[in-house]
Amino acid sequence: MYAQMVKSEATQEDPEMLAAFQARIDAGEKIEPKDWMPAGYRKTLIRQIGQHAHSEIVGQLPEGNWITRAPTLERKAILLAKVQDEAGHGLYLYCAAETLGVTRDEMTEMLLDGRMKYSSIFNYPTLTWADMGAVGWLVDGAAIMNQVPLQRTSFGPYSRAMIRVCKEESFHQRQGYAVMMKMAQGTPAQKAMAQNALNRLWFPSLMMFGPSDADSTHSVQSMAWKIKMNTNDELRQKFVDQTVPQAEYLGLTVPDETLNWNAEKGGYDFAEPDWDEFFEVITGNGPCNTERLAARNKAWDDGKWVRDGLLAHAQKRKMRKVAAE
Ligand code: BYC
Repeated sequence: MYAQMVKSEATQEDPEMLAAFQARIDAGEKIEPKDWMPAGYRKTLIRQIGQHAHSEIVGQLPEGNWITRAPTLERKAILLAKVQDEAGHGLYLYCAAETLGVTRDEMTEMLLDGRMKYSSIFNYPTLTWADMGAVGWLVDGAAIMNQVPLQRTSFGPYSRAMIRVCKEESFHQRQGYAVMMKMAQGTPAQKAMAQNALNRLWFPSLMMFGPSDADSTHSVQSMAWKIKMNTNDELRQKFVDQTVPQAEYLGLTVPDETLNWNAEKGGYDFAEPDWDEFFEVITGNGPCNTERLAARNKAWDDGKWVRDGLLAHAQKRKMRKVAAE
């Protein structure tokens, strides 16, 4: 089905229909699944929403790793609930993408064979309990910064999914900050652990917003279609401006010696992440890419008997219904 849609992109689109579509976008109207849309709009949405869904699912792995090792029963219950929320986010997003004519199985297969991506951040390991704080604070913090504007995105099902996701995401960010606060106010060893987590996850979190605007291949068209509401650099700047005072409140140091308040621009000047590292990570060569994809492949293979069973059951019911008619 997906291949057919991509092929249909090659067909010429009527300039009048394209102009009318753009006028709807410019007027702030929502595009719904049954509305006419340019093939490129559909394809970009499937790429972005599918990638977003995969990120939620793969994103369970670094945190799931700590559920059995959470320091208290309360922390375990909170982390478990958070990881379950991420599964739910993945499902809302897969459903939103499915309204565009791609199936969840097709998207999963594209993830597993490398045709689709997931967020770079989940290719970094979570080495200590403090990483659970830093992930909630920084990773969910960066995710919200990106997702709040996406509540106003032009495609109705994506926009509605984002409204629900954002409500849960702000709880995630706060629980992460609460873990960091506890660690930062704890023993010197606990504070050092929190600082170490911040040191390791700061730049990977900045990478979540995507490459610099100059290297972003999709931003211009995606912003014209209101699939994206801000550029990558705009959101990265907002994230730094919001997060630096939070780090100061914790008594932790952002690992960037060049960090400096710039009164003229009303924001911080800060160091760019290592973009070579970013491109290595998104092309499969990050610290945990192999492990993450192996886990997703295993889950897919282990679930085959369930999918086969469900299909066989549906087939039997269908045949019984036909026989009774
Ligand atoms: N990682 O033209 P650009 C969460 C790729 S999960 C990997 O700027 P675009 C959570 C990009 O795909 C939240 N790849 O792209 C879950 C493109 O390559 P292709 C995840 C990246 O799409 C569990 C190329 O680089 N949030 O919060 O206009 C636990 C050029 O980039 C990344 C979303 O998915 C990256 N970071 O902008 C805890 C938000 N960045 O596809 C937390 C929705 C770029 O041409 N997505 N690439 O081969 C978006 O807003 C946009 O897709 C992005 C990138 C801002 C990420």
